[in-house]
Amino acid sequence: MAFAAPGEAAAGDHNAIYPPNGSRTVKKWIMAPLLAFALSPVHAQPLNVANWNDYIDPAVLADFTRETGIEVNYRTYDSDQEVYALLKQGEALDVVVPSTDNFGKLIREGLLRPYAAASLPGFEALEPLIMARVAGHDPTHEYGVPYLWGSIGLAVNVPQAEAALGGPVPNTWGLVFDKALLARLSACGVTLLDSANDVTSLLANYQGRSLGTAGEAYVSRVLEQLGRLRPHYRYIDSSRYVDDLGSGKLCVSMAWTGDALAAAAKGLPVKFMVPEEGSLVFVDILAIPAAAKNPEEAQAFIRYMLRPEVSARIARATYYQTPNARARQALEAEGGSVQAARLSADMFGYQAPREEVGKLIDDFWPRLLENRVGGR
Ligand code: N2P
Repeated sequence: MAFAAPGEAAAGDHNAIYPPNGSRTVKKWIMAPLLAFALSPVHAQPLNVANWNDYIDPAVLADFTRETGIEVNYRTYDSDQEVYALLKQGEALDVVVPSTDNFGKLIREGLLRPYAAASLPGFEALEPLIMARVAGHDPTHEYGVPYLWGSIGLAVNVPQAEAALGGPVPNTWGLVFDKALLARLSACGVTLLDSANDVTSLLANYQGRSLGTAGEAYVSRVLEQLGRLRPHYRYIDSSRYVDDLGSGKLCVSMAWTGDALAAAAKGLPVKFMVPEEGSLVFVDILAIPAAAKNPEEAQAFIRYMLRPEVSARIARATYYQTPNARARQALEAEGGSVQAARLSADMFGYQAPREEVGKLIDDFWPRLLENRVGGR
């Protein structure tokens, strides 16, 4: 990643291990690991953590293991449906990171374990606006603390999109939702995120409506519309699109902020824009599955993630936003290196769909993914 974490240079300083004069330091070299071993309990089983793709600084995991002695078995997923299915199947997971809507559903279905999240050290530093969103699903903060948040926009390979449109690229959700624009772009490759509530909400917003207050009849029409647009999308997926945009296989993708900003920072020809109709903010939550085999270690992991310096490192590496006010202040003080979005209440207009509307979307979504709808 582009920015080295503070302290990395010291950890890699080999002179500290092989000094010119020294039995004292040699002893330290032998003793230090022994001491660390004696201090940290031995954990027979690794901690199974499942998180979104490209959503961590791997060095943070290594440091957690070094400090606690807890090995982490880390796997990734690309969608809420995927993590929901893993939990339903009884997969042995100790920490998962659902988005807020999915978090609410997992609590309702008894798939998460309460861990008195509000009593963890560092909880008080979490941003009130983010906590208000989380409280909509977990009012007394028993089941989770926020991990990262971000937004959704359009990632565009500008030369390709301009060529397809024969002129400048307008900054509108119409690029992925308007049939006429989409028809002109589809040959160069347009994709959507595999994120059912977000896509449905953004299309409703594009039509001047809100998913939170929408009824079943309206949402059915929105879903039918997505079905009709489906043939114009190259695919619906949340991890492949950044590389494909970079290599020119696509020209417009609905994108998570961090993934697109990280690609642009790497020098890929990807421009991220938030369309003029506005967007939504998502928040992802650190939660412990009801069936977790290592709930104590899972809590230790979550406590570690709540440390401001750890949260700042993750935000720096992933280009997503920290929910931790202390971490945000530290990032802002560094200046320019990170897109530290300013929190404002109007970013939080998104409301989860009512339960029956949520079910409608959940039932429809797999058919859209498999392209079993549309064409009418
Ligand atoms: C993708 C992470 C996005 C999380 N890198 C969306 N909830």
